[in-house]
Amino acid sequence: MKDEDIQAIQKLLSTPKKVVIIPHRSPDGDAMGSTLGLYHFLLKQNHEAIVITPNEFPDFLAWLPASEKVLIYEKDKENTAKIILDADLVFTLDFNAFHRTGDMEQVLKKITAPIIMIDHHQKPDDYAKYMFSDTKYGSTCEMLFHFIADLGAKSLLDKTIATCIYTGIVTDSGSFRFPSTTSTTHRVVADLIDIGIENGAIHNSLFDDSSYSRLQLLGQALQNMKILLDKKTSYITLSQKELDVNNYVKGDTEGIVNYGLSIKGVVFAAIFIEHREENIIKISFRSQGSFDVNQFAREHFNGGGHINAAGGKSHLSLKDTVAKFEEILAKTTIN
Ligand SMILES: [Mn+2]
Repeated sequence: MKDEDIQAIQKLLSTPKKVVIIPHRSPDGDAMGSTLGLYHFLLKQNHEAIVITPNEFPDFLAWLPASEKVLIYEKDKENTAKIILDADLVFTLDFNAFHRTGDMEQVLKKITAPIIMIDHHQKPDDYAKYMFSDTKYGSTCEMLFHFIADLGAKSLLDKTIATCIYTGIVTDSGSFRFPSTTSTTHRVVADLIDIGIENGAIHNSLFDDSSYSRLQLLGQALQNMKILLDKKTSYITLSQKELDVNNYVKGDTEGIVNYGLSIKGVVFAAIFIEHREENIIKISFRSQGSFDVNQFAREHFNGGGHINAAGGKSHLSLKDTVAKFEEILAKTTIN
């Protein structure tokens, strides 16, 4: 972040403010970790902070400290909109375009208070007064750590804040295995461990707290997996019916797409999940190496993200979406 921006933000934060912190819709570990990490950081400085998510966050993140204090826009639009528009300062974390909040976009467009963006996705929109936007970081949580350090406030980091930050780093890096994981990432984590986080326990809360029905759903997903070895590609489908039979709750499909990449010879993996209520197929893409799934998602499936992890959507049926995917794949070179 630019020095003059840091100085301006230091000045803004030098007196107590009403601060609203917003992640993207369907927030993941990085979105929840960064917003709650910042929330605890601001409380320590006597600000009145509040996290407002566009819709519900997944159960597997409900153990995060103060997640019970999070307000959900979709559940109380009138009240949360009022709080947002009444804020002295707004942070948007882990996204860079208002439409990533869904409906909430209408409210965000009306904000007159200064907005601070911290985000690691490509092509940021131009809505923030202060921007810390850099795609070289593997997570917004890692950026939040540097942001706090740049503010000269590293001494305020405590176990609670560090736990939130670690959550985003570990989830967005696929437990430190994605290429965006740098030596700096590990240095940041070393600091977090020195602060006292229980990294093993966090890992367990995130990944080893599965319900039986989630594992059943995973089993179904793996059964459905198709391999196109000549295209070094695998994909998974899950229909609404399969979700229903396995008592799907939000968050249950998190990470399933990565199983496709674990197959020898596969460098491109996709998952197509039917959401009948919204009349939409939600898609996640993952890749290893140089195949750019951000570009692929932008070009063909109304989405985007990063080189090795992106999302998209389709309004066709599940069957037609998969047919479209296979057609595009036939014309795509994957190395
Ligand atoms: Mn992220």
